Amino acid sequence: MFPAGVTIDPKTGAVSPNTGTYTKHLSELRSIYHDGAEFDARLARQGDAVAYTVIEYREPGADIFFGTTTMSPGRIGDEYFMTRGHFHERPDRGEIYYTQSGEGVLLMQSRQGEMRSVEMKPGVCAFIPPDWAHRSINTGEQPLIFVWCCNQDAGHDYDVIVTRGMRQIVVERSGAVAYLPNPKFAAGN
Ligand code: M6P
Ligand code: ZN
Repeated sequence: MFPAGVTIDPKTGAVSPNTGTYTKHLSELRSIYHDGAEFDARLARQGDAVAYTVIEYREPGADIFFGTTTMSPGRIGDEYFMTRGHFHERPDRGEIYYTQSGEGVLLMQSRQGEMRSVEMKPGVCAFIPPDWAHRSINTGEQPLIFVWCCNQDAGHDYDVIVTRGMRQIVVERSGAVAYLPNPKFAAGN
């Protein structure tokens, strides 16, 4: 294994060289939004769209890896575009998100259900503690682009968030960002 300098374009999220990329379309994300009727209406009206793209740089056998996420701006009804959100499989693995361009919110939820958020804007590097679920939300009108870095063995656990949702939703109210209780949040273990 050898050191490397990897170029990251803060305006496009391009990572060069990179070792993998994937794209999530809106049509794959229906269950995460609180208003299913608005979701269906938007897709019928405007068609499918890229919600976000993830590009990674990974050295097999290394402890950490990093990459970018580039999130499109937009809303489903009043709810801003967002990532699926996840806990890490390993409860002792955190992450950082360093915003490159755009503006948004990093919404986090502890195992005990406590909520916190950190503003995402250029210059802010967010610390995600181990065992806090995290979801990024593009509240601006431009792409939200950030660099993330975590342990390769952290793993993604999507089940809890997909099944129960997060406790809060982030919506637009009179031109401002508002945090509301999630009407779809299912209490339980
Ligand atoms: C960030 C990182 C990635 C994650 C991506 C998309 O870039 O945390 O590990 O995969 O966001 O988020 P999600 O996996 O929740 O859809
Ligand atoms: Zn993560």
